[in-house]
Amino acid sequence: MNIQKFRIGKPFNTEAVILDFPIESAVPEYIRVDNEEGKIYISLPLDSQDIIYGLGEQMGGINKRGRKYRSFCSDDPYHTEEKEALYGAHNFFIISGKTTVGYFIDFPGQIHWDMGFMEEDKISITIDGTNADIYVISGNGENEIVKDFRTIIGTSYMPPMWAFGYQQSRWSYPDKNEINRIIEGYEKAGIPLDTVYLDIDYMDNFKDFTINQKAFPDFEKYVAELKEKGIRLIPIIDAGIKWEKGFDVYEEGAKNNYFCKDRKGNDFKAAVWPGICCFPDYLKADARRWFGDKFLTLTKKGIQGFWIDMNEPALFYSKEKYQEAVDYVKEYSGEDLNCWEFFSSRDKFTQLSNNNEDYKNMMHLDGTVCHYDVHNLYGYMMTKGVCESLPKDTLLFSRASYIGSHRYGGIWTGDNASWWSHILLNLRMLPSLNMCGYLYIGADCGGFNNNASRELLLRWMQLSVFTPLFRNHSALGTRSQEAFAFGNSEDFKKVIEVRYRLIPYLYSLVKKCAENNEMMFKPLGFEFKDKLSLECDDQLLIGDEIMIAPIYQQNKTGRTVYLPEEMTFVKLSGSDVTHKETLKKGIHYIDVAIDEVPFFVRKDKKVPLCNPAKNVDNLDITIAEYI
Ligand code: MIG
Repeated sequence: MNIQKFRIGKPFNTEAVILDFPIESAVPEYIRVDNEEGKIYISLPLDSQDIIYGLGEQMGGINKRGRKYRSFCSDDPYHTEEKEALYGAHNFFIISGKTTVGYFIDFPGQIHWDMGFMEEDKISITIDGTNADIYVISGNGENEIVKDFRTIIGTSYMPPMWAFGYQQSRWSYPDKNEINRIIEGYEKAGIPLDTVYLDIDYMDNFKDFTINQKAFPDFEKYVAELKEKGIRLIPIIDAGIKWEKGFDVYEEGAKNNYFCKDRKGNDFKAAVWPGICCFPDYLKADARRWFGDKFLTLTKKGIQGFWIDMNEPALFYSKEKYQEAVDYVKEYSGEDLNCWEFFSSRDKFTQLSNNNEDYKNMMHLDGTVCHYDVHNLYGYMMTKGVCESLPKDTLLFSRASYIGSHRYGGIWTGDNASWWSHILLNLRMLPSLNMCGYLYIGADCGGFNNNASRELLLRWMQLSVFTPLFRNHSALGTRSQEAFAFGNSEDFKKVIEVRYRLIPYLYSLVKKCAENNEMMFKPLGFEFKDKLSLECDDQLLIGDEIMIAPIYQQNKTGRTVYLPEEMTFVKLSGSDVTHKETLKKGIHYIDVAIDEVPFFVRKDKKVPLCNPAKNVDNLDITIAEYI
């Protein structure tokens, strides 16, 4: 491995890198520390041909060049094109060109990335702090650089095999009756199903580790009944704990100093779903252990998987800031406001959520570390704590993340929308997330916000069939999005069955990628260096065997595909192989019916398929045929 480590100041130990490295004696001249401003500036030249890969969970293309980004874990439910920060902070990128070099900035606070935006031929990075470790990885090409990086950040989390089954979620299925209705819907339609999700309404007033008794009279028995059918319930757990006298989880946390403090030394408080909450200090080992062990109350009831949410952390408002806003508008009560007065009054309220002043008032490690400076570690350390308490082989994935959390769980990519452009966004994020160690990944299939059409959901599934996490999830108030909810469910059955046929292949591939620090999804440019491969932004390689080119546009029955080498074009539908044809290197137009899953098998490769089943517990992973 050819890795240099540069240290500036006294960085906070993020535990992202698990190997020890000698620190270089001098920092290169492209790194400039400005102690007065409290910032580090990094400036790197870009050749006209250079491609930038990486940055994990971000908007934009596979090539990250020509845009600005920000590392600051953000609860942003509208992933529109201009957004610069989503839920993860993944500070690793590769400049690929005449020379190819990887960079990892290990810094837990905010970073601004200008990747050739203001100036086309320059990367300008601004780190909001003066303490950071910077790793420069000079391997032989992108694959080797990723492998070296993945080696130093440690082995990726691997979920149980049933987590590769098809999963159904919604905000919310609030009680047993509704869950039974969903399962029956799938059974009647003969569509496979492995899990059903419990969103926040299964709890008692959104209080973590409680269960609404009316909605689930005998939870443990119900969990067992479903397990009998091969179906697992996956509850959500949120980051904050309701501030409520007498609520045992709150009382224990308060008594033992497990919560983050404010600047005055009281427990820091802000509102999320349960109302005013306290926030476990996941940066403290004892608080982490305590919170993680709470999950055992649910695993003891038979629960085998969790998704953890709101851990950026998302804050709706703090009482202090809310009061400020009220006082501010009171001044104008009864007045004729000019437009600026109106906008500023309005903004006082719209800016209450996830406000930096609140993050700056939140303190970790007994008041010694300001949350704002280590913001990106919160979801990561929560994931770590939970994983370390859970029995092996528990499914776990988080919304917020920082490099390092890939060792403890997977991630989903948060609140996307039922927009066609988000199928493509989903595809483009996959390789960047793999680069940063995340293997168990997926987007809300069909889109979270807004209403999905039948066509959109089916086309989206034709991509999600290949993502390790294949979960249909949608928001409160949106139309029903289950595979049986659109009339004629035969098409859905056929597409989802293909997923089950691929499970032995997908599971083995993810396991192999975890063991060897490799990527499951690769940009074409990682393997082929011709111009069309390097610029390809809507196709991916999977392992060494497959290339995918899903349809992501409305009213299309086909698309153009570029083949960088000879491949076999395959379409599967249910148990059938509906098409198999060898295609030459070059550009082709392919037709894909709404009930087919298209992919390409690479030259001299074979993909194993088993027979479909109603869920993974009933899956016979014996190979039925090779395609
Ligand atoms: O503020 O629990 O991303 O998947 O359904 C919204 C309700 C809170 C955000 C998650 C989403 C989940 C929703 N949560």
